Amino acid sequence: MASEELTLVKIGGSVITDKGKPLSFRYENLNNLSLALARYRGKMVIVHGGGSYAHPIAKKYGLKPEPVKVEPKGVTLTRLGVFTLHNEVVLSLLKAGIPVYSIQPLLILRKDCVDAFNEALSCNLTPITYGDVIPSREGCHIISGDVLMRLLAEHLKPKRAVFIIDVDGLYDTNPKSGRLLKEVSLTWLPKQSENNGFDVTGGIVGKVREAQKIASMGSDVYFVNGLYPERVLKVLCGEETISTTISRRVES
Ligand code: ATP
Ligand code: IP8
Repeated sequence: MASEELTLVKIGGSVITDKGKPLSFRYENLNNLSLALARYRGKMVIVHGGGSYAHPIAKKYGLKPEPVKVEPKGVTLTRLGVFTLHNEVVLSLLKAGIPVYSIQPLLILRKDCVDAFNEALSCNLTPITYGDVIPSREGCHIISGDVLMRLLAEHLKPKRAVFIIDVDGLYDTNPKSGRLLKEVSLTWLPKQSENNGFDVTGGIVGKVREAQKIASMGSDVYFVNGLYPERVLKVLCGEETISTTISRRVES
């Protein structure tokens, strides 16, 4: 059964960085979004993506969502990018009034450690985690923030899962020429989707697939534009706004 209070929020790298330009923050977007999240009174767990601080470096060193043998230095450098972005996100959220508690994604994969999220929540902290690189016997692999959202949803059974991206929601084809959809089904996928060239975790299609799995577990799932923080706050509060939801009823 879904937890009445808890909301999972994924802050997309497309909102807080410029994915067209390696290592570039979008501070104003980040700070405005932090202020909107701080106005939400319910319990939250936050995940953020890697944006231009992770994907270009991961791509350069051949890292993928599947385990691969890569030059170890590439793992360290990718994570350095992730941590640089993470620090800025933590500072911005803290300045806005959200006392976050950083949790390494590795703990989510170690089933006996995943309760750290509930424990942080019970101390009135807001747990935050991020897309990362994970070592395994078969090689290192990327775990995207979208996959972490799904793993956390399995464990925490949130009422709501909100994917914050830099466009108004999901479009039938693509945001430039397509039509914005208010609802999509559990099996819908965009007809044609563009990737910005260096996204190593599947871009919008990978995100939609994970979001559909979360919706099928019973959470309400939304895609909303983080460039309009007031819309994000409305989605968190369960109010009507421009967004896309994944419906368990709609066929398509
Ligand atoms: P990150 O993975 O770095 O955290 P993110 O979560 O913000 O990034 P992306 O993987 O960059 O998300 O996906 C969002 C991007 O997908 C948007 O910038 C948008 O232009 C693009 N996109 C492509 N096709 C579609 C579509 N059909 N509907 C919505 N967005 C789409
Ligand atoms: O941006 C990717 O996470 P995402 C993290 O949520 C890395 O897809 C290390 C590329």
